[in-house]
Order: sequence, then structure tokens, then C-alpha cells
Amino acid sequence: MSKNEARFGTLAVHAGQQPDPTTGAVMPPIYQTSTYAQSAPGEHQGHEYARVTNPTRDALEGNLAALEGAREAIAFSSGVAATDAVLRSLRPGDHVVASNDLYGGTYRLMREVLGPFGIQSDFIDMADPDRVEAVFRPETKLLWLETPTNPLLRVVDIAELSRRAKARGITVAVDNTFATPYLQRPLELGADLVVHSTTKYLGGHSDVIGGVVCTNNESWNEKLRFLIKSAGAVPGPMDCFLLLRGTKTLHLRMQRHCENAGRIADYLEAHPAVGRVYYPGLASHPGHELAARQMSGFGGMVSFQLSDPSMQAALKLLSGTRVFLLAESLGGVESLINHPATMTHASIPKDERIAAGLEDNLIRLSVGVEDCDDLLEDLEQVLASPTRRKGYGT
Ligand code: P1T
Repeated sequence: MSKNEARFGTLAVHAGQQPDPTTGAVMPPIYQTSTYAQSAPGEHQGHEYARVTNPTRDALEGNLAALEGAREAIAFSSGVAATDAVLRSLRPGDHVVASNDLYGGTYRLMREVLGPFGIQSDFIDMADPDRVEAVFRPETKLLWLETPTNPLLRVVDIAELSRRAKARGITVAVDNTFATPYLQRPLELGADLVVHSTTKYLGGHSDVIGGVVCTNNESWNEKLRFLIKSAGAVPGPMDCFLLLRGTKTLHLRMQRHCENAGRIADYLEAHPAVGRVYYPGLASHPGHELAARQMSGFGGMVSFQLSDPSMQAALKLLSGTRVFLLAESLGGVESLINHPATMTHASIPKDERIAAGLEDNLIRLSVGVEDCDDLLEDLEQVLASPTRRKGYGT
């Protein structure tokens, strides 16, 4: 059996990596070099200049491609750099259809950075595939899906929307950051491109920023490799090394993230101070059945609103937790709490944000891998009487 036919956990640990041929080092070395010696112009051992290739990056790309079941993975210096590379394939007049619930930075990139270059984008609710299809125009070149969405955890039907988009020659890209390839494999469902912020679950330890695009399509592979060489959003070798260390435990961490998040969602749903809970694993979630079909677990992200509709009540709670750290980002081993309206999604104009259902009192949890009873006790103390942050252990 070749390593690429192995199961997920084995691929996570081994894919893309060989013991170093010169020393036997089990981990790929951090090739901290910007350039490579040539014996004559153009004669080299496979690498010329580190903006183009680096062996540590090659190992990471081999690993990520195997996890997504892709032929190719192109690693970038951040998730937004990976998104930007996909969007740069568009030309003035082209049109993108994206979800109206998505990472605020993706919205900002599409609207504020690419909009002035003539790229048009529509942000819509993706729950009904007929509604999505109604927005397609002859100029539509890209369908951008995020599922589950950030931060409302809506579930989008990748297979159905890919089928409809591809019938019109529209490229389908799925931001798989929230689900990870352990829980969801968009290429197998018909998507052309899978994008990740590897900063999140793939890295898993809140110590690196990175991104990746995975594809089976050779012309996209060539296009993206040309772009990264020409525009330069490459990850450094140390970052690639840290990401490779992270992916080795992805399957283990995701199991615990899912287990903890499921318990927390159940707890919040039963709590009298909580108004609404968003978690695809809850039977009450409108996308629950689709999530159960499309994913092999429901993930580690939970959002909720208090019964008290005021933003003040939410802000008070956000600064009262002791184990959950108030911070942007997600997907690390530590639990985080976030206020999308003023933090991760502040770049979306308020009227559009509210129309999309992202209200001022929404709270987002990135549930970590700590002992769940400690997380539940933390929520219990803060829901009982939101207080000022004291720090864990005080
Ligand atoms: O931060 P960066 O690695 O550039 O990734 C951007 C990005 C892309 N896609 C999704 C779904 C994301 O959630 C993000 C980044 N998100 C946060 C920082 C956040 O707290 O939601």
C-alpha cells in the first residue's frame, strides 16, 4: 500500500514526508534558505529560488494535498492570500457569487480590494439552490462557498451547488476552514478548488498564519503556481514546518473539538439565559440533515445569542470568561470567545450584516480541546453573573 492510499490519520502523520536522505531526520528540515547553488546556469537539484519552491514547503503541500484528496496543494502566506490568488484569476467585468455569511476579511477583499478593479460580487443566502442559480449571470465566473459559514454556522449544499454552477462553466471554490478535510472533502463533492486558512485547525496551535488552495485541476494548478511566483505570497519554511507539525494531530484534535462543541451546544440550548444556539450538530439546526450527510462530524465552532437582545449584555459576557480567551481567530487547541459584530466581521457594513442575520449580540465560540467540564463551568459562571475578566485560576 502506498502512503497515498492510506487512511486519514496515517496520511496526516506521513503524507508528503520522507526521512531526510542525508541524516535520516524524521521531520523534514526547515530549509532556511532564499536561494540554491547551481553548477551551471539552469543546472540545479530541483530548486532555484525560494519564492518559487522550498523543500519544507513541498512537504507541506504534499501533506495537505493528500488530506484533501487533491493532486495539488499550493501553500500561501495566509488564508486571505490564498483567497486573493483565486480571485486574481478574474478579469474586470467578471462576477462572483458568495455567501452573505462568510469571514469578514473575504467580504472586504472581494468588495473593497477587487471591487475597484471591476470585479463584481453578490453576497446571498445559499440555503436555497434555486435562489443561488437565479443570481448567476453570463459574467459569473466564480461561486465562493463557505460551509459551515463564519460565524452563523449555516450549511451549504456543496454537491448540488457545484452541479448547477458547473453546468454553466462557473468555477466552484469552497473555503473548508471550519470543517477541515477530516470532516468534509469538497473536491469529492464536485468543487474545483478548496481553500483554507491553515492558521486555524490545520495548524491548530495559534502559532502560525498560513493558507492553501487544493485542486485536481491542472490548469488551476499552473495558474496558481504562476501567481505565487509572480506575486510572492509564499509561506516561510518555519511556518511550513509548524503547519506540518500541526497536521499530524488534526484527526485527534478534531475528534475532541467536535465532542466538546457538541456538549457545549447542548448545554447552551438548555440554558434559560440563552436565546438561540447555532451548531450544525443540533437537531434544531436547519442544516442539520445536510450536515450529517455532507460532513462526518459537526465541528468545533458554536455561536449563540443571549435571550437579552442588548449588545451590552453580550459584551459583559465576553469579558467575563476565564478559560475562554477573548480573541479573534479559531481552530487552536485553546478555547476562544469572539464578538463578530465588532471584531472578525466589523468590515461588513452594519445594514448588510444585520440583513444577513449577524446581529450585534451574537457570540462565537471556538471550542478547544481542554477538559470540557472546565469549559462548561466557565460558561456557567459567566452566564449566571457576567463579571469582569479575572484570569484563569483566580
Ligand atoms: O487569517 P487568515 O489566515 O488570512 O485567514 C482568513 C480566513 C479565511 N477563511 C475563513 C473561513 C476564516 O475564518 C479566515 C480568518 N478568520 C478569522 C481570523 C476569524 O476569527 O474568523
